[in-house]
Amino acid sequence: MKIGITCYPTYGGSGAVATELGIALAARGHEVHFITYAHPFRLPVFSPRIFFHEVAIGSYPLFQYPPYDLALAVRMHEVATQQKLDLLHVHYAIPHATSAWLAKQMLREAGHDLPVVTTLHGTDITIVGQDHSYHAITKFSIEKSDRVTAVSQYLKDETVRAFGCDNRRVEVIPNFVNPVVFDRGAYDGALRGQLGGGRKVLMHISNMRPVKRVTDVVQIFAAVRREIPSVLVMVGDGPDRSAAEEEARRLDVEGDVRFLGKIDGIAPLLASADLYLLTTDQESFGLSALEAQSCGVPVLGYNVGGLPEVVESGVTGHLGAVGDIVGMAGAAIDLLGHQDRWQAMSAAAVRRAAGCFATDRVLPLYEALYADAVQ
Ligand code: GMT
Repeated sequence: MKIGITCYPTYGGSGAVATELGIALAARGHEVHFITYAHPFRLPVFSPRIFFHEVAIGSYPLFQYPPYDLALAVRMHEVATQQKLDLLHVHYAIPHATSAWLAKQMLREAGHDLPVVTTLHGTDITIVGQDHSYHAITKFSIEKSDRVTAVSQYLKDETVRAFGCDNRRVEVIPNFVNPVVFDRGAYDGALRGQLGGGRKVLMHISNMRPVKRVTDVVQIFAAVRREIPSVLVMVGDGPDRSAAEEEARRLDVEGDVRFLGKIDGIAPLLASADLYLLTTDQESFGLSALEAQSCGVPVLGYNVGGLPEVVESGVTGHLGAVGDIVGMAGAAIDLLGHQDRWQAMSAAAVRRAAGCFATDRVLPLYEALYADAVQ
């Protein structure tokens, strides 16, 4: 099939999933056209059967906010027409599902019926979409999509609850991971030495938005470090990075906390970690937690949102109450202090990731959805 994909190209889960999906679809023989304002951060420089169409945003002195959603709709229409797309798959409802609906109407005028699939990822439903400015158009655009998926049962339930969408209209297709890429054994331990110098390596990866509670990560690390020789590696960047850096200084641990900034190839880093921390208080899935588990890294997170669908508390990691720094640190110390327990949890994490979340298990779900939508 010829599939158009729209997503945010920036450092975050929904763009990562959309890009990995496009790469996997192309590897299975489909032709993939990315339509967005910049080259997606996880998209390699060149891949056969993958094409990138940049959205040019026209500006005019009258515009305080150039209408990206309209420019996107025009580019979607243009690419669908020129490339004869069979389907358009948009990731993150705002504004992508609305732009797709506009493009669909324009194409319909020319007799081209373009099925639109919308995948809901998280904050489009749990935060942004519930803002009064966006709620009605988010509900409208979801309900106008030919097919709708959510990355977790939690997010499906939240979509039905917050938007009154028909329960039957939302299909759960989880995020996925390539166990060949996110494989601890594929990378030698060289990075471990460089990062931890023989100490345990705790890691966090995110766009460091307030929902991630990155200062909790630093506080948990500071408590762990008092008992276990360890370092904390913070990957990514965002509005709360400076707060996390300040927290590290306040707790006098800045010498053992390394902020690496945005890094695309995170698999070798994850393969060098002993514990992955994800302290979001509204995580719809937790792609980074899945990728960590695939690399044999137990996950320490909060028992909220869709994370319990990814991490099996007590088996592949530990899920605690939001803000329970002491409890979280205690679980981390107990795990890192007992190699046999860590080994068992690490092996269970790999099995869980490679089981129901492997690319080869999830891709056919999207392909079946596409085939049904085209029908
Ligand atoms: O986690 C982020 O802040 C990025 C966010 C996004 O909107 O790109 O990620 C969301 O989508 C990911 C991929 O489906 C999910 O794994 C994340 O759980 C979800 N983030 C939240 O719900 C906070």
